[in-house]
Amino acid sequence: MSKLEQFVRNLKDQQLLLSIWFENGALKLINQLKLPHKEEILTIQKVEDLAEAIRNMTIRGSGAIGIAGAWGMYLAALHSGGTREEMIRAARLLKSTRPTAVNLMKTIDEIMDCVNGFEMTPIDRIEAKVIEILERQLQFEHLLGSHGANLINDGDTVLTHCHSGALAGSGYGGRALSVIRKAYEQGKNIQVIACETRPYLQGARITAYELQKFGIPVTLITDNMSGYCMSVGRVQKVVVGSDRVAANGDLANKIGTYMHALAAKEHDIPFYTATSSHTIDFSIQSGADIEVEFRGAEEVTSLNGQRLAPKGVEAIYPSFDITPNSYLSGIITEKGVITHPFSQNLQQLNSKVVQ
Ligand code: RUB
Repeated sequence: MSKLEQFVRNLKDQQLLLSIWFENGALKLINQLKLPHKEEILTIQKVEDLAEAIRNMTIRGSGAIGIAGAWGMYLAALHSGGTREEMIRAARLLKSTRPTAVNLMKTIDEIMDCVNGFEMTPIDRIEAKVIEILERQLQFEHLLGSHGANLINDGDTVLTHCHSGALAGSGYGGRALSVIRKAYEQGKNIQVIACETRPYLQGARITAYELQKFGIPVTLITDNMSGYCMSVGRVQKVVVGSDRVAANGDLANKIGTYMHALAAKEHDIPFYTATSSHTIDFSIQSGADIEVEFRGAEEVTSLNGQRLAPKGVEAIYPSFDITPNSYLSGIITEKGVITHPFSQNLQQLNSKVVQ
């Protein structure tokens, strides 16, 4: 058994909810499009097929597609002997799948940094890098989860949007759900309100599924009910993930996040993003520089393949929105919770070593 397969076996022993792993010479993926009704495991042999799985949301969530990017580069090296030409081709292909989540770009760049200077990179060099990336992400989930859990009080109901959980990360609880899971494991009596997240319904299908598996009480609402729930005192904190955070703290997250942030501000409810330092993109100054992915408008005019709107009606589907930093109470990271002024404090975070 290779070092990598041994590593994956150890991960599986930790009772994690993995979205992607390596087994018997191929990648295994949970088909997130089929959850919660079917726990289907797909086998992927080629980097082209992995790229398509990222593009069509079979695997999704910013942390998970970052991990998938690293695995994709490993797959490319395995089949090509690690030739420079193939590594460059695979990096381009994988990066072209989805534009907003920065972890995908960063993990691929990390692998490229470790192959630079080699015409044919030894596979164990890439294997060691993939292990490093996976170990780091999992460690971050535990750390940021603990920092964030300190913000949650006994008796709180936490509203979350989309799915920022184990299957969107490295298997413990991703970002937002790591905070919730740690608070629950600390013995706090907490509840979660999960927004369904039209049009892909990640909240209804995957967040609710994971919370149920963890035994954490969850109530599902449609996205347009969050203002009501806040106005009647049913929400004490909002915690969401992030696909990319700009240097000034503006964040891109699933479409609808901004709307919850507006309502939370109106009702004086603390609004946090749980993320990691790897999701902070210091190359962009503000959210205006983040590319928002647009997906097929048929996702809005239809539901589960069934047409809702009259034929000929136009629709748009921006997959993410930008929440300005002024709506944020804090950015929860593996190094601690960052508060205003974000530009300054995020810069300081950059030089801080993980405790
Ligand atoms: C997923 C999404 C999640 C983020 C943040 O988008 O927006 O809320 O990934 O969660 P999609 P995390 O389903 O389109 O990939 O920070 O845990 O990744």
